[in-house]
Amino acid sequence: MKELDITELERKFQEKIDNEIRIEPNDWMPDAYRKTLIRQISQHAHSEVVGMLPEGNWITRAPNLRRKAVLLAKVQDEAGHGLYLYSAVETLGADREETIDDLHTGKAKYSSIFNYPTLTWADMGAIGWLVDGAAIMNQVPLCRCSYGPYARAMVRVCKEESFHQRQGFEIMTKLAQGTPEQKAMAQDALNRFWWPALMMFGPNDADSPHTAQSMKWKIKRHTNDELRQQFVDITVPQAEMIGLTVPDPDLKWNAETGHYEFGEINWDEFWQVVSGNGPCNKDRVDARRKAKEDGSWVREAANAYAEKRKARKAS
Ligand code: FAQ
Repeated sequence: MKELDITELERKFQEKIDNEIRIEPNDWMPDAYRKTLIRQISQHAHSEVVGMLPEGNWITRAPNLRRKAVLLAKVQDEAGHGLYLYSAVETLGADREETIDDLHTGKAKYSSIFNYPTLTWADMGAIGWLVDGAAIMNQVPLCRCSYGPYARAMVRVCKEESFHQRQGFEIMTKLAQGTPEQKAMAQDALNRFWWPALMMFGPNDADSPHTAQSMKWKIKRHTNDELRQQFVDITVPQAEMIGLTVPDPDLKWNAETGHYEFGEINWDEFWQVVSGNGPCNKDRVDARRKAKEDGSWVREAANAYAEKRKARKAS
């Protein structure tokens, strides 16, 4: 295609985005837009699937039948989100198996938060409250993402994440109202998950290579720092309401701006975890690799069946 044609196509593409017209799989799109979406959506899918591991760790040890049923449903929801998102990636021409292999070889990222261990039952509360809470903050605007399949997938995902957030907050509330030991367990979980939850929103805007372009394309509707601030503003009063303390000595309400000011995130820790050196990175990727190997017989059987059907139809 001539260079002039591409410039014209790009102009029309951006015009559609500026006018809030969704981009659909068969529409023309710049290569870089497609690549950005494949990167973000596949990493999002990996996060949902890897995110099943820290909570899956507690299904057999949930304190009662109700808690076990709810946790099991939540973990199954995350699997469903992963499948939705892998399907959305396929609409961009990506190969699902290749994207999963990228996770297994360490080429593709997934959310830093899932590289932290879940040491006590209270961590199930902290994950639901803080991790799903942060996920909702980030994903509700993605329901208005310029790429149709991703935006539509996000609608259902967000509804389910809201239920997850509520169940996590309920666990924390009950523990905080419980015995001194239970309250201490809830506080300890908040202490360990608070800063990693803030890291979920990604690097500060000044250090985020993708934000400016993703905002122009309306893939992202808010910057990392804007969403992080919203999360802090909403979550701090929730902690206060249940009598827990946010582990940040620099946290203070600023009546003039109408926002909380908060301390500096440990960015060294963030980049260490993102680059594979967090407490559980190796375990998480090993577990996903093993799951793929253990499930290979299912894929082989499904393929053999599909081949047989094709042959029968052809004869
Ligand atoms: N962890 O320029 P930016 C969930 C990477 S789902 C790891 O700011 P971008 C559900 C980033 O990929 C949670 N890596 O990048 C659940 C990039 O590297 P790359 C996941 C991170 O894409 C709950 C580099 O740093 N949610 O929790 C992180 O514009 C409970 C530069 O960063 C989504 O994926 C991080 N925290 O903004 C499941 C939502 N932050 O790719 C189970 C969709 C940044 O160039 C239990 N994704 N990086 O190699 C997004 O909104 C965006 O991709 C951001 C990052 C905001 C995550």
